[in-house]
Amino acid sequence: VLCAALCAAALGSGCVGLFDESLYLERDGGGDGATADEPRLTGELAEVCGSEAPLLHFPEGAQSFDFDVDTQGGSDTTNQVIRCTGRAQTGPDLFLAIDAVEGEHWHFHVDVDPFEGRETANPAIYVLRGCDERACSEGDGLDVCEAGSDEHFTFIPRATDRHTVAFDSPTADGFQGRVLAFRTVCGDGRRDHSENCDDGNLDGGDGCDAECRSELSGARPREIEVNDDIYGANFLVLAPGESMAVRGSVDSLCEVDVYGFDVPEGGAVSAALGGEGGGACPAALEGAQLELLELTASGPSVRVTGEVPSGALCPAIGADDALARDLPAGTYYLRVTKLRERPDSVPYQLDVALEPG
Ligand SMILES: [Ca+2]
Ligand SMILES: [Ca+2]
Ligand SMILES: [Ca+2]
Ligand SMILES: [Ca+2]
Repeated sequence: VLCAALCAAALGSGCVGLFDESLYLERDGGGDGATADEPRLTGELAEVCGSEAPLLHFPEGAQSFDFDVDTQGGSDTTNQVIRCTGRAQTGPDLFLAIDAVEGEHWHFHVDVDPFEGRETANPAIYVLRGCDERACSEGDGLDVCEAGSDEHFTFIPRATDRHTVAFDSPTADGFQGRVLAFRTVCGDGRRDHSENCDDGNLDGGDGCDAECRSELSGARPREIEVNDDIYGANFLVLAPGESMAVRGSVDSLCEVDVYGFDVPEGGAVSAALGGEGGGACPAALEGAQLELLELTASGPSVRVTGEVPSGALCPAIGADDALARDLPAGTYYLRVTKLRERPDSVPYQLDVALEPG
């Protein structure tokens, strides 16, 4: 709503092109080089979750397919998904099915830019196993961005099964968008949408790790986009007792930067967001969020939400926070989010320190 008002009042067509497609590489959904078995939808998107939902058919080797979705004027059949998207989705919804294999990397991007009404378009995406919406848990859905922004959702199936994918919205208007659907393969040498890197192997320590995350090392590395969720994060090569100052920027409406790192048993993490070069937090970063996430059995989950110290503008997470210390060994993630409008790219420095157990 904020964007809609701002766009109308001040920016005019300035909200067009918020999604920079040049950040991503080619997709293969176009249909050239016709083969017998191409990715396709087996029918119209369904108005209810269930057997009527068409299958998004991905033959062996296919990695992407694009199609339009228009929920406007439809009915609301599924809305109790607060546990997976963060809010009720009371808008009209449409469904498709995927035959998902445990551990696969699926990604759905809803692009609202090319369509009329994009200023109010507020897509949400979630995945149901069976059609029990109340079973939707954290990691099964996403509605991070406000009206006028695309959504990017990565889903790693926890079981091999037919799953239903829903396109929904938190308001009654519905939306029109183009869905870019991907089933990517890390290590095939082809960097697809939602992969932060792909150097053709599954080795770590060579700049691109086994999960296609760029490895950042040194005292002051620079972020590598696209790093918008934990599956396409930048990975910080950080040993216990070390610290690192990551140089990044939040560049467009609803951009997210995610940094992963390994924590030893009993370790502690502290992190602070600040201005470029370690300076004071610039006013343009006011309202930015800093969170510590962990990957649980049901997907990514926020463990600590950074707080803004009194007299400061940017949030920090202290190693004295009970939930940021005595950590079980594993990979954790820091997420920097700035969801509200800003005129230009805003540079920041994220200071991260890892203490041994
Ligand atoms: Ca709904
Ligand atoms: Ca790949
Ligand atoms: Ca960034
Ligand atoms: Ca980013």
